[in-house]
Amino acid sequence: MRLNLISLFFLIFHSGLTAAAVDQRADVVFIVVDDLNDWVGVMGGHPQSLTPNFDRVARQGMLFTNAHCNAPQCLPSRTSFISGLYPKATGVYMNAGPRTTPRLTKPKGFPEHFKSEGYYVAMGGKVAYGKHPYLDAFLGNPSWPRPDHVPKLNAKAPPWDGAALPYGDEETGDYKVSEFAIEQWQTKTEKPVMMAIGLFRPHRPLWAPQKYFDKFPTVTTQLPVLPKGNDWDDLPDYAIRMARSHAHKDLHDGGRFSDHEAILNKNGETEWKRVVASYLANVNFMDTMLGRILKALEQNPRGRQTMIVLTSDHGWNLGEKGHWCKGGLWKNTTIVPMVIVAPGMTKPDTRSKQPVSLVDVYPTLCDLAGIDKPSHLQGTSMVPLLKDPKAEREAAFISYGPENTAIQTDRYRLIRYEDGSEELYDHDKDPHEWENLAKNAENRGLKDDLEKSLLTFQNKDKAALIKQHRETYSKTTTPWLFKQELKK
Ligand SMILES: [Ca+2]
Ligand SMILES: [Ca+2]
Repeated sequence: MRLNLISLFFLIFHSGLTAAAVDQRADVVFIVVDDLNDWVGVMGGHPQSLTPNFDRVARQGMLFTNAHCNAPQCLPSRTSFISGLYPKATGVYMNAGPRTTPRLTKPKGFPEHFKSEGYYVAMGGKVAYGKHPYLDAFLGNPSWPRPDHVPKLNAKAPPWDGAALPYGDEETGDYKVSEFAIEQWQTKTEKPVMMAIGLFRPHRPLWAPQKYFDKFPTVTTQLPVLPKGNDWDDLPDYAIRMARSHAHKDLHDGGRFSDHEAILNKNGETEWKRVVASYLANVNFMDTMLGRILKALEQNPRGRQTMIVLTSDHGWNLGEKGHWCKGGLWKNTTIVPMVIVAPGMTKPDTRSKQPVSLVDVYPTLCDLAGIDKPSHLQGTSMVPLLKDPKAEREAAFISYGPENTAIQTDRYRLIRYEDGSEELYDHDKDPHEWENLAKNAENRGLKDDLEKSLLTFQNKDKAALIKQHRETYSKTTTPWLFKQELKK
């Protein structure tokens, strides 16, 4: 008996050692901000943006300056990056409206995958839709108190809902999310931790405590840079319609005015500046909440390495192209900040301008953790770019409906709408996308190559598309995208 006990002791001691020796996997943290474009200090999207915490973590690793969503709205973007599938595979192209293709048998999202790989998984704030009872810890998107004097959010109205709130950080939903993240990070567990956190601001309503608004007076706020002439002169009709439209909104005042026109009608550039200032205040508030989480991450309660991926679910327009919010295929609408801090893999203050997109997040998280990648994934790990920021890479693809697609290379963007009209931009020469080169004869070869890749992505061939367009679209028919809006 005595011998057996000793054997048992050695067995437990030995297996404990073996487990410790084998499982040295890193803790992995994924943070997604809602509706954050490139208006962060390190990306230079707006000269007055104040994001010291974002900038500091970006400088600890690699910043991707050409990262994009795969769908320019919350639900389709998040469905895509959680599952590792393009919208064309999930069938979820828009926040509302029908699913256009049968949804696949529910693929394992990355939180669930990490759980099955032996991670302790905590998810809090707006990361993915739905409830996630299979996780070790879960917090949804906490509510924010709304004082009486602040009008209710009307998502169909223009984004002029910016309001300074007379309460402190502690009462905001994002503060509660940061508290959840800090508590979870301090969890004592033998397992490595995967923590997925979503910060809700600068998503509308653009409310934040007063002190954030105090930093951004309307009078000194700079508007986005715009071209001298009319930016719409070289746009196809479909693009102008998209600029004036937004999937969450009808046109205002009896269907006559877009968000941008309604903002200018209200109080000219002063109102435009006020909304820009509200967005900047909300970005600065978000950055403060992010700073709380990052401070906690500096402690290392489980003695493991910490891998961080920090991004957003899509970009946001604030009057560029006469467009507001999301729901478009221009660079402002699709760009997201993307930061990876990976000890042993990233060097401080490095950048890559290779095209990446949110569908690449899932395989990247797996590679950072050193776990297997499920076979259904359609994205490509960003880890090779951490070693070589110029490593060759396929283009990124963004879908807004089944046939409105943008292809983004390291330099060019081609947008092709469902009626066959196009925009082509050279980001090296024209970072703001003011000059549409699609009809420029010099760029014919380039445009044809990009178009071929884009149609291959859509699984369509051009001849069939032209036939389809002739049959489907006339001046009296309503394209698919706008039909979805009419149904709401
Ligand atoms: Ca969003
Ligand atoms: Ca233009």
